Amino acid sequence: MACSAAAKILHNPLLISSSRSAEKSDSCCKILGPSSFLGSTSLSKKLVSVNKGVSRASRRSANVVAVSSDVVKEKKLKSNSAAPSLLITKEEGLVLYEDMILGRVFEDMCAQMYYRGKMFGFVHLYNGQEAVSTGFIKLLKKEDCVVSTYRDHVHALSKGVPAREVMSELFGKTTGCCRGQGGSMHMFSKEHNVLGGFAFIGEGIPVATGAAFTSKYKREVLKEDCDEVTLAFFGDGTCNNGQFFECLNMAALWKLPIVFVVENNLWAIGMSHLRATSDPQIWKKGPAFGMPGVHVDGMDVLKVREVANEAIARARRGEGPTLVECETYRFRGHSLADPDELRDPAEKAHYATRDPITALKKYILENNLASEAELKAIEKKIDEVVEDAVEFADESPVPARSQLLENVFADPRGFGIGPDGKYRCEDPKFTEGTAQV
Ligand SMILES: Cc1ncc(C[n+]2csc(CCOP(=O)(O)OP(=O)(O)O)c2C)c(N)n1
Ligand SMILES: [Mg+2]
Repeated sequence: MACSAAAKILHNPLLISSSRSAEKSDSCCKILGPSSFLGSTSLSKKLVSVNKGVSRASRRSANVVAVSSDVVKEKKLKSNSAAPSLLITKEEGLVLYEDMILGRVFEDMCAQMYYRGKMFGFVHLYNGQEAVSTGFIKLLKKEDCVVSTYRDHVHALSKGVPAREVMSELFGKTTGCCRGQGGSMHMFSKEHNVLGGFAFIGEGIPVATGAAFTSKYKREVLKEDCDEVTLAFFGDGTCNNGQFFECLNMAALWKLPIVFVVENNLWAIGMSHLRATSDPQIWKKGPAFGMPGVHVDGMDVLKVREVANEAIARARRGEGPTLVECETYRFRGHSLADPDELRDPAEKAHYATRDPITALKKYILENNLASEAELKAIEKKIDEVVEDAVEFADESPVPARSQLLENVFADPRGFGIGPDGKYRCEDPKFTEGTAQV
């Protein structure tokens, strides 16, 4: 029967298509119902009409499936009702909690420092979206790569870049992870394989695809022992850009070890996802290119983690890319310069009740994984880490003016020839920043 594989997937929602089972089966995709979208009622209504015509199209391909993880937690807990097996150990729970608290406290401190004039340019905060960064990045090895957007501080922190280095970068100081040259939107750390925040939307996706290609090349051509995975994070608004489609195609074609992580916070600055996108279900674009597409509640770190675990493992096994759409919400304006007057207060209030940190705390306490006191101790520790980061950044030196010219051209002669007919880079005043140009 054509739908037998789909039925299996419904019972086993994390069974993302493996090529082996797919070859054998005449599977059809599981199409998410409107209830799969959790927050926006207008989105739910639109999806009812979208879904009416979708079942035939869903049989597009035999070797791709789209799955929902909404029932993961319930399923696991019911699996042994006498002694329900938990989704995480105590140690794992505390790691997740600490990382999410770090992200939140760090960003709140950024807001304070920005309004005190310690940071320059635009600063985009991540409050509300922590379950995505933590749920994915805490599963990575150090050698794995992360590519981010301009909303990148928390991705860098989750990947292990010290808070001191991120804060100093935001202050434009030499001790920052880019020696103060990048600022808020350009977190980069070679040591931690954070390959950059990118200010132009979609710009990071080809970089991530290239990193994944490198891993595959090392493994298959150079025969190196390499199973590294790259995570590409980007927003819903970015999914309407060409680079997204080009890279999905290449990644699927070459079976690259990459996970495309869409942080669908329903807004692109002041543009609603529903107004801008012909089909708001972004995960469906995965199967269109021949890779699994997954929708997950991005306000629930445990669900995100389950989906991330499978998608990362699939990439590591050499089975190719996955597109994961995490439905999430940002609790602040687009940037710290945005008065955030466009979004409906009722929508904001709805998502405030779904705070991912509160949800994890509840899970930990209800399942006796840790006590209130243990969680409080983590919060205290993180307050100290963030305070220390601010002091460190504040006391660090600003870069010399000559640093402005570094890392701009690979060959310094790229600065051209001055009025005296000599290369500008040969004029000492040029590197001191005092030359007339
Ligand atoms: C190529 C390009 N076009 C336009 C912009 C202006 N811009 C900055 S943020 C943004 C919205 C992006 O929204 P989304 O991808 O949903 O990410 P979010 O801010 O919600 O995290 C746009 C259009 C840009 N930075 N780069
Ligand atoms: Mg968005």
